[in-house]
Amino acid sequence: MKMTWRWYGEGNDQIKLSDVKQIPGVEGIVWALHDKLPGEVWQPDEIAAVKKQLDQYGFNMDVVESVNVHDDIKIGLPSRDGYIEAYKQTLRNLAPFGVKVVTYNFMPIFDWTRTDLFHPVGDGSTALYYEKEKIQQDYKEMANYILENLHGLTFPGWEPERMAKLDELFEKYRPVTKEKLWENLKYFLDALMPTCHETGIKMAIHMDDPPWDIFGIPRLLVDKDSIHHFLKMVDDPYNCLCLCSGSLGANPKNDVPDIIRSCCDRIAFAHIRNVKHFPNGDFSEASHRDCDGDTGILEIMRAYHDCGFDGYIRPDHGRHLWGEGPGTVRPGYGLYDRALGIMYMWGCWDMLEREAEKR
Ligand SMILES: [Mn+2]
Repeated sequence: MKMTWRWYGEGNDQIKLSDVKQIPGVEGIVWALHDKLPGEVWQPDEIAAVKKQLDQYGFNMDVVESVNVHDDIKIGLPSRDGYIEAYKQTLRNLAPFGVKVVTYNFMPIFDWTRTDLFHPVGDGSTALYYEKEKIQQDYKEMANYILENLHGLTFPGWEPERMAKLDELFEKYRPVTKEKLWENLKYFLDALMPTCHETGIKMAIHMDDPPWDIFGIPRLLVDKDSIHHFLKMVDDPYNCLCLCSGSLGANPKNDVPDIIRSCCDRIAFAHIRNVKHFPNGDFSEASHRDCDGDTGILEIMRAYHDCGFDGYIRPDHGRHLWGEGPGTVRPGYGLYDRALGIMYMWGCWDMLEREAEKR
């Protein structure tokens, strides 16, 4: 496995690359041009500027997360063809810089959804939290609740300007049934695959988070069956997964290690995250240590090892520790807990390697 670290870019992330360099075994930075709007072409000079920053520390830029997909593609409007052409051009511009994997998601309207970004874990740290009661029928009530709990931070997908247009967005997505959304995803990928072969870039779709429909909006990649439907729908080695253990793990019925074993050859990128469930349907993000949550981190690492996984991997969200909090940290993306997560992953992996050598 190739260890990576998500970083939001110079001036856009409180964490310094010189600090990331001190975490054992990190080879690459998972990056993006965060000021680009969906549909805009990423230009070579902009990509080169990031490469220059990463080169100073010897990090590769093999994985991009994300090149966002324009709403018109998800809705299936006639204007989608122009946005797909722009997406292809971005792939062509990324390839000469060594990019191998592009992550994206196909979630309508809301990106990952939580109700509190700094929820006390009980040991003095805080973590992202999902309160089921708050995500019911009225999306406006929920949006207001979330905006009040952002602690003055902006959060991708939850920008106040975007929230103001929620009614408009819901209206646009009204004709998009789950079947239609699958069709639109297939249309997008069928169009991209030749460019993926030409550039050597794998497309890696992120799981939907949480893995169930919210506010009547369909969600596609939620469990083993839907993942296999997706892989068969566009049966191409460049049509891959960004398998997020935390997103899938939010549903206790998902057996994440089993899912990994069933499709490991199509996992280009692995997100490792632990989730703790509560009986009322709430969940909290947890430390990577297996017993701190219910996702089964040990068996997940074993599944990847048994499959000979040599793709990219990263700790997903972490808790906020040791003075990290509103204003000093990007929710879920602090320095310390993700670094601890990496060491836990290496601990599992090194032990599995040692055991395999003995056999
Ligand atoms: Mn993830």
